[in-house]
This record gives sequence, C-alpha cells and structure tokens, in this order.
Amino acid sequence: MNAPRNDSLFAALRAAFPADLDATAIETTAPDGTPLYYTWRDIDRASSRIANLLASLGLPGGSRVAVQVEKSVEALLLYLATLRAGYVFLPLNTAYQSAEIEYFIGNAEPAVVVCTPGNFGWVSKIAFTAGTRHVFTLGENRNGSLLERAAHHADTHEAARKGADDLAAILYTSGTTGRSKGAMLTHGNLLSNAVMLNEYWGWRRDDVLIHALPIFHVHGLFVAIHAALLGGSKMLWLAKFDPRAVIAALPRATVFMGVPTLYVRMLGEGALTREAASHMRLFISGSAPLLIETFRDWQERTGHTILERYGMSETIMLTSNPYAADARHGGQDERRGGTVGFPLPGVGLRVVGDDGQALAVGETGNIQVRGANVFKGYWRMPEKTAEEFTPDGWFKTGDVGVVDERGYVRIVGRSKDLIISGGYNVYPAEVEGYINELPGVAESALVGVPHPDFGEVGVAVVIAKPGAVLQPEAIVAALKARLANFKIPKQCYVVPELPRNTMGKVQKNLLREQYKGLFA
Ligand code: MLC
Ligand code: AMP
Repeated sequence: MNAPRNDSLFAALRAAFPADLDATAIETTAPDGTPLYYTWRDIDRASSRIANLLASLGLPGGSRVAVQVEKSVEALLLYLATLRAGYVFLPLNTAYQSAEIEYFIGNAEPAVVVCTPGNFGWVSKIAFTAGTRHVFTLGENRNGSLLERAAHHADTHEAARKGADDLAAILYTSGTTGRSKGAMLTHGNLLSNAVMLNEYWGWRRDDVLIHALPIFHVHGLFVAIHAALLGGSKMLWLAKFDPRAVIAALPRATVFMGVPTLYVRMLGEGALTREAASHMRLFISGSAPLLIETFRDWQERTGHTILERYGMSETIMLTSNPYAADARHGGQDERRGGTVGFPLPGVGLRVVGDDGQALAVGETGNIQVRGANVFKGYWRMPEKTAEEFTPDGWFKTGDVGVVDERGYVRIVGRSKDLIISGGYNVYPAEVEGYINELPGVAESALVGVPHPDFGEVGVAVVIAKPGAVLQPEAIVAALKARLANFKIPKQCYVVPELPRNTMGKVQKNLLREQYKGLFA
C-alpha cells in the first residue's frame, strides 16, 4: 500500500535545501554588529532541536504556538520548528501592547507562548491566566529559555506528516468590523501558493534575497521566506529595515521585497543608483498601493521596473504583474504601474456589483477570489466565516477594483473601513472604540489621509461630551499607553460635531476630503 500523501510545508521546504548543506543559507549581523553565518545544516539542526523540545511537551494535536519576539534568525527557526513538529504558528506584531496581547491569547488559547525576555513578566501573567502551560523567552542575542531548553534536545527530527487541510498558521486580521479574527491557513494554502510563486517569479537557486520585513505578517513570513527556502537560495537577513543597509547589500543580492514605504525611503538616499542596483534581478512591492510616482522614480533611478503584487492574510498572494511573458495573457510581460497585474495561476478572481452580479471588463466593483490559496476560515468564528464567503464559495476580499481589457487588475479602493499605514493595517473601529472609552469623549471617527512616508495615516476627529473639555495631546497620550504604536493617530482634532448623512451615519468621505492635505 502507498504511504498517505504528505503535504507538510516543512517537509517541502526541507526537501528544497541544496545538496551542499554546508553552504551558507543566511547571513546576518548580531545586534552588536558581529557578522553571523548560518549554513543549511545549522538550520536543519537548530530547527530540529526546537521541534524536539516542542514535541517533548506532549501537546495535543493542533496546538497553537503564539510568538511575540524581535526579528532574528532564531525567530525564523522557531517558525520552522513549529511547522516541523506539526503545530500551528501564531505570530504577533512586536508593537502590540498588553490589552491587544490579552485578546489574542484569550482567543487563540495557545499551548505555548514565546515572548522576549524583557516582556516575560506581563506576557506570562496573561498567558498563565488564559490557561497556557508553557511560556518561553527568546531574545535578540540568541538568549532566553527557549534555546537553553532546546539545547538539551537531539539535532535530528523527522517532520510530522500533514495533510493539505491541516492548519499551519493563524494570522490575526480585523477584516471589515469589530475585533480581530484569526485567519486559519493550512499547509495546502501555504505550500501551493509558495510553489506557484516560485515558478511565476522565475526563482533561481543562485538568487539572493534581501529580507528586511517583519516576520509576523504574510509578506515577510510567508512570501519572502518560503520563496527563498523553496528556491534553496541565500538570504541576507536584516533585523530591521534600514534604507542604507539595504542599498549597501544590493550588489550581493538579486531579489528584494518591500512595502511601498521601504521603496520611498530608499529613494530618499543618494546612494540608490543604477550601478548600486545593477546586480539585482527583481524588486517586488505589495501590502499597500504603490504610488505611480514611486514606480516611475524607481525606474528612472535604478533602471528596474518594480513588480507589484496583491494579497492578503486570508489568501496569501492573489495577483501579480508578470515577471516574464505570461502565456495566459497573450504573452504580455509588461509590469504596469498602478496595477497589481494578473490573477496568479490557480487563483480565480471576479469583480461583482453590490447585487453580487459579475461585472464586465472595465467596470468597478467588489473583488472576490477563490483557489487553493484561500484560507480555511476564521478561528472559532463560523458565522463570520460564512458572512465573508458567497454561497458559491468565493471569498469577499473587501477590496474594490477593476479588470482592464488587457486583463490587469487595478485596486481602486476598499469597501472595508481600513487604513493601511506603512504596510500595517489599522482598523478605525478598533481605535475609535479605545477613544470612545476615554473620559469626556462622546464619539469619534478615525480616517485615513495621504502621507508621503507611510502612504496613508490615521487622523482622529473627536467630539466631547457636553461640558467636558478635551485636549488632543491627552487623547493621543492615553492611546499610546494602550495600543500598538502604528495605530496611534498622527493628528487628533476635537470638533463640535461630525458630518452625517440623512440616515445619521458619519460621512467619513467628507472628513477624508477635509484633512487630505494635512501631510502633503
Ligand atoms: C512605524 N511607525 C508607524 C509605522 N511604523 N506609523 C504608522 N505606520 C507604520 N507602519 C511609527 C511608530 O509608531 C513610531 O512613532 C515611529 O514610526 C518610529 O517607529 P519605528 O518602529 O522605529 O519605525 P520604522 O522602523 O521606521 O518602521 C517603519 C516601517 C515598518 C515602514 C519599516 O512600519 C514596517 O516594517 N512596515 C512593513 C509592514 C509589513 O510588513 N506589512 C506586510 C503586511 S502583509 P512614534 O511616534 O512612537 O515615534 C499584507 C498582505 C500582503 O498586508 O499583501 O502582503
Ligand atoms: P492584510 O489584512 O494585512 O493581509 O492586508 C491585506 C490588504 O492589503 C488587502 O485586502 C488590500 O487592501 C491591501 N493590499 C495588499 N497588496 C496591495 C497592493 N499591491 N495594492 C493595494 N492594496 C494592497
């Protein structure tokens, strides 16, 4: 009898390691500036040790491993080890504060939590209260209890077998309204998307990826890391984005992935020249709209045309401009600025009107998608999941777009109330909820306005209760104590009233219009 099919993402990544396990897989620098080199063998051994540690804990199948640590190669090894041992990885933004962490841990009920040594006091308190049995620490200097404990375990580990439908990761995202929802991604979702992108973007074994993104979101964690590992190619690993460090690394690299803010910041550096970028094969942008000016300035300065793609936590990658001639679209190979390219192979994409009817080419409407990449649903929220799918199985992205006569998709807006700031999502409903709880506040509205660096930022407009006197600075200070820094409004105004339509609904479009020139 044949062995059952193994769809483990880790097994596929491991199988792509080059034959020479002593070749360098990752180059990075320690916080003190010391260069560090990791071979493929190092990755194999170290991820085995952590996987064996996790396996020794006797966790039930499907256990979540929640991780809020600074970016380091060891944090990547923890991700790989979690997959390897067959558990579910749950990454958390390092900017999240205690109220946010309390919600995620309470909702996901992880069996294991890994945090920074500095946060152990408050994170472990939240975790133990929520019933988590194991809390480990992992610091930026390869320190902390996770690695100390893992060092006692064997450096070989046979990856857990997984089916395509088994959960691999949960990414929290807020979607349209209310509290964050955990998007459940399976081994099949992640692996099928990674394999397809690898081919579509012409990945080569001698590629060298500059990895400068955070590793708690789809972009840095899945798209970038899976591409490099599946390609058996080297990564130049930067713990934090620094435009000068990326430009300095370009002559030794071939591929770079970034959100638009990273491209804007690199364009601000005189060292970014055609010569500096001459060794590069591919620049990829996504997670937020790339302004056409940035696209053109980049072309002019470096001679490279940025490839823009579009995706989301629930679906990983959905569309991409072509890397090479796309036979499905008459051999077109042009990367068109202001578009996110074609639906990727295996991804179904349609544009529908508010009545759910499919629209013709050139007509603007709601983007819906389907494919092996589309997530399994929201963690413990079957009703929410059902709401976000059509009866015939298409996922409602909440993005508004149009497909042109050549097949290119253009995102023109969002039906979901969402601000994308420097590639991070800010949900106005969440921030407004915190503002409305402050003493003296009657109500508030948070709107996104254009910003030269972050693309878009939040501006809060607040109404005081009768008789109350509010200071904008005090509102911002109170929010800083409770929310991740990127969610803090960059400006706050206290005004007598909010504009409303005849139904009484706040007209955010008027507020956006009013404040659009604030950071111009
Ligand atoms: C930092 N700050 C931000 C911010 N990032 N404000 C608004 N939006 C942001 N994104 C603020 C902080 O609050 C702080 O303010 C000040 O900037 C300095 O903080 P920092 O941490 O030192 O900032 P910096 O390192 O410069 O970070 C900027 C950045 C980072 C652009 C490098 O935001 C980043 O890495 N963004 C990438 C996000 C990403 O990976 N997205 C992928 C999502 S996946 P103060 O006032 O406290 O000093 C996805 C799906 C898909 O969307 O399609 O890919
Ligand atoms: P997230 O929930 O963090 O995964 O964010 C996904 C959202 O980012 C999508 O629904 C889009 O609104 C947006 N997005 C991703 N890539 C692009 C892009 N290239 N252009 C415009 N918006 C994008």
